[in-house]
Amino acid sequence: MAEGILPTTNEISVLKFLEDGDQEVTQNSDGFFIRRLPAQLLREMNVVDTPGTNVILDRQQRLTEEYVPRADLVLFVMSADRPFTESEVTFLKYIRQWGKKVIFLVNKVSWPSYDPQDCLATCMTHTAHSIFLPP
Ligand SMILES: Nc1nc2c(ncn2[C@@H]2O[C@H](COP(=O)(O)OP(=O)(O)OP(=O)(O)O)[C@@H](O)[C@H]2O)c(=O)[nH]1
Ligand SMILES: [Mg+2]
Repeated sequence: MAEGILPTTNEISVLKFLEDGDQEVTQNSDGFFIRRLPAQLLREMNVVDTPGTNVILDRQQRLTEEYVPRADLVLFVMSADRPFTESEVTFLKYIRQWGKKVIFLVNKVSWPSYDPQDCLATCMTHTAHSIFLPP
């Protein structure tokens, strides 16, 4: 998948299993990219990559929101140096309304600005609870 410092993912990509070959990419009638890969995991499930929530463009925000009701499980990737931005919290509350299960993934722990002494895991768990299990 393409990656970059600026918002990179503009479209939804559905990763599916490919029996033979390296990779195949097609686009369906919804405009989603269907990327077929020979990864065993994809025999069991489809993995869907959506645009981020920190995007300015309304269209990308809408694409991601519209996909939520179709997801069985949401993998929510957040940056260790800036977890739970305002737009992320807003989006998580939206996911909660749909009653979806969420797994939080934290990346960029290798970045110099991230201090491993921070209470990251504890603080994140606390914040996640306050969003999903309000008193
Ligand atoms: N050091 C470090 N850099 C990372 C890590 N994960 C992502 N990056 C970098 O962070 C930038 C953003 O990564 P992307 O994969 O484009 O992030 P994304 O969440 O898909 O972002 P959008 O597609 O724009 O929504 C890229 O320059 C990556 O190389 C990590 O764990 N460590
Ligand atoms: Mg991306």
